[in-house]
Amino acid sequence: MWLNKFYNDRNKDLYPNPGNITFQYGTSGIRCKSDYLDHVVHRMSLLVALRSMCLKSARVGLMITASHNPQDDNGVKLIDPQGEMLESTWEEYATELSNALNNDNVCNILSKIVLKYNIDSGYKPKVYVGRDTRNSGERLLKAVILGLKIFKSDYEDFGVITTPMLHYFVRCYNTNGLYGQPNENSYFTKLTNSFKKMRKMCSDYKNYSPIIEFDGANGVGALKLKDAMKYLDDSLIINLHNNDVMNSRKLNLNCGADYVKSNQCPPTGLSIIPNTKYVSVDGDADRIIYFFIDETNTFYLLDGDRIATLVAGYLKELIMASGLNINIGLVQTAYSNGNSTNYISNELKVPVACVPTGVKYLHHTAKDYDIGVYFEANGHGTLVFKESVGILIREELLKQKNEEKLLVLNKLKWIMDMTNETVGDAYSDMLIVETVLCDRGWNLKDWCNTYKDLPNRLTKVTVKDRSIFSITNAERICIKPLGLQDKINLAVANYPMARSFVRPSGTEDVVRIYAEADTQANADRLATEVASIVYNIAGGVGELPLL
Ligand code: 16G
Ligand code: MG
Repeated sequence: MWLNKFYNDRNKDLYPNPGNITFQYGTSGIRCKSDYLDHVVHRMSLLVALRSMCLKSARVGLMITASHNPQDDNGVKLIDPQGEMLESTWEEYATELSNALNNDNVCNILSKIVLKYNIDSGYKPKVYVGRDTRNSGERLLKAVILGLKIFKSDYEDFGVITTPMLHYFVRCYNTNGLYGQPNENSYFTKLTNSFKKMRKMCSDYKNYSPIIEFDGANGVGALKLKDAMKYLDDSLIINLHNNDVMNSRKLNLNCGADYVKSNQCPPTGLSIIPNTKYVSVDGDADRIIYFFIDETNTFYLLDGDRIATLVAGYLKELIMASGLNINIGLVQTAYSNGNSTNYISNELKVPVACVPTGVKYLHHTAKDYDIGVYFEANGHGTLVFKESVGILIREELLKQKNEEKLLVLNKLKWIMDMTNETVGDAYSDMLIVETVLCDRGWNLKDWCNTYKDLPNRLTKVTVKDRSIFSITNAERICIKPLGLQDKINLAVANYPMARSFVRPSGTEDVVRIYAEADTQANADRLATEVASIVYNIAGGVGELPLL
């Protein structure tokens, strides 16, 4: 078969599998200590090339990143032609290839794929590549490029960029420029220009302030924000912190969106002043969260749930004012705060769906709506617009004579144009949030006052084998180990307004426990109880977490 022709060019296994780790292409690709990844990324470049050929030379992407993980980790994520996550059937090949013991096995797996999809050797693979600021990125990139060359791929290396930028570029290429051009200038121009246009319409800022203290997690988000600032002019005043990308030891260290969300406290590396607006992004800039402290030094987090409610409420008003027949829906996961869900259903009256953790599930369900808003509580999310919505708004803009309606339609169009619809994007999300806050004349306190979060606690337990867990109903019910859910239900029944669920992590060797209740003390107690239930029933290892 034609595959052999390519393989004959190679006389030895350039990147052998040391065989000491089992890999899994999980919710966000493959991640682990960077030292073990050379053969993995090399093989992923072979797979992504086949993926492109299978899709008749559609452009696909390969991103080298481990997001918010420590700096000595790294990882790889593959991107499908519309800028979305790799299709799940191909995730299995990615897992198989990473674990293949030797080159013969790799060839067999690749041959199997070629035969299954009847992949024609006439299609030239087209691949975009990017990486975050990690030191190991450059070494891993070499392994990727060697793999791409084996299949004589047409590839472009974008160097150090954010994950969402690479997703965007892939989509741009495959839509022949309709979505934008696959370069940084087009990306910043498209997103930022719509932001600036909308900002010009805002005459009275009221409580809103355009000043942002930005925590860049010492990663690529900080680096790219510097570029973005050239496009923003003075429409936002951004003070950049945690932007030391030269010292890679500092990446995500006690800073960034994941640190702030998980620890529910401000990051280090910047002074925290009451009633000031702070933004944190993660190590590859696909997540964003806001926070502030008040006069009494109380910490307030405005996470993905808050962003989703802010944006969905605003868009719903615009849709109603436009008079257009457009439906809007919101997608969350079980980690979303119970009161955010109540607020969405009861106050905003926007339909809300709950899906399993992982952006691909949220993204997929969001596409059921004309306008889908999806966010994980951790700050990863975006908006997706059906193509017909864009067409409808543009047509209406041409017909409409009424000034007020024209403005509403333009606002919808501008929001659409400042969105990176392919995946969660910290920069795009920040522009959208700032737009809504400005139009509403709100500071973070006003935003926070829309509803009150239920006190909650996230904890984790290490067990002998987390694969014994089986969960259902968007991860809210645990069916295995048997009897575990009944015990959780009994514990939950002892606390007012309580909810708790457990699920095996897709990225760490732990079982995660989430609990919420009427008070922080009760949420903490419930989390501790459920942790000990898991520990006892599912073979806990090491210390039982005590809060
Ligand atoms: C990955 C997912 C993120 C999810 C997290 C859960 C993507 C791009 N990223 O980072 O959405 O929240 O995993 O981690 O899908 P866990 O399984 O360890 O709880
Ligand atoms: Mg990330």
